[in-house]
Amino acid sequence: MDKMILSQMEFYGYHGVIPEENRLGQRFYVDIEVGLPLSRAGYTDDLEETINYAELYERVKDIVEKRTFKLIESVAEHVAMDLLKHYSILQEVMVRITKPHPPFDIHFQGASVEIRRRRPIEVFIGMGSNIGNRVELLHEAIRLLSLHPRIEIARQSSLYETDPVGYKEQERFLNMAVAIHTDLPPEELLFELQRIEMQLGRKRDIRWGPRTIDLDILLYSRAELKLPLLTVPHPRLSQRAFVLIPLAEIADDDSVPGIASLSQHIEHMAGKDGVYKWIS
Ligand code: GSY
Repeated sequence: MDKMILSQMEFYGYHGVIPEENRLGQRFYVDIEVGLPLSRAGYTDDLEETINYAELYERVKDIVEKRTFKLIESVAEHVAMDLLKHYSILQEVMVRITKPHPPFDIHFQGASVEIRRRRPIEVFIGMGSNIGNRVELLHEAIRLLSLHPRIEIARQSSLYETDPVGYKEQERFLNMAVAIHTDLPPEELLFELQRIEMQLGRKRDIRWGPRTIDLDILLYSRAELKLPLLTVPHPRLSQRAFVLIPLAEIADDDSVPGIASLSQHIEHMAGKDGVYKWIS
């Protein structure tokens, strides 16, 4: 990702947990790196194709100098949030806030925090359960996901009861799909899903065997990823009616890379007969 960097901006702000800091103020240094595509601006030499860094500077200055926070963490978070919200071209932001002279009788080069934030993107999660109280387990998985500070539940499909695929000697599954908004990188999201699976009693015994809960990343925006622990879109997505039918309820028709129209693809799928809308 291309970057624009503003280094060692010097501001006078009123942030701190000690009342004198809020009253008297002190110097702050701010560094930011914003990730955005810069090639169009590079080819066209047109300011409209990028961000005006003087304007960027003024936005950061406004937050650091006109607002008051106790923590430099909060200053950083508000700067990052403001920039991502204001500039739709920005994909990610790094903000470093340094307080060079904290009011303590100790000698060091100052205290800093550095945060990185990305624009939340839409991710689709496939869910399935065929052991225990399946409805409760699916709802509990969604509740646990929603508790994560960097995950927001955007939409949920209906529940579907589905014939088992792969290993057939097991109970029917309940399947559904959920759209979330998150800025978690794919592998961190995978880790969170595995944590929730474990919390809900998932054991990895038989491959394709029964499970209390299964949480899969189906789509990570429109990205095609081949990471050591994760392939997205999910490798068997196009063959699994129990995944695609719930997904089609909450995703755009052209949201799966490699499938021009989800509805037409499902129309021609063999396995769609084993997927029944669940009426509780
Ligand atoms: O990949 C998810 C686990 N799983 C399922 C499932 O969720 N539903 C159906 N119908 N069959 C399945 N086979 C496996 S493995």
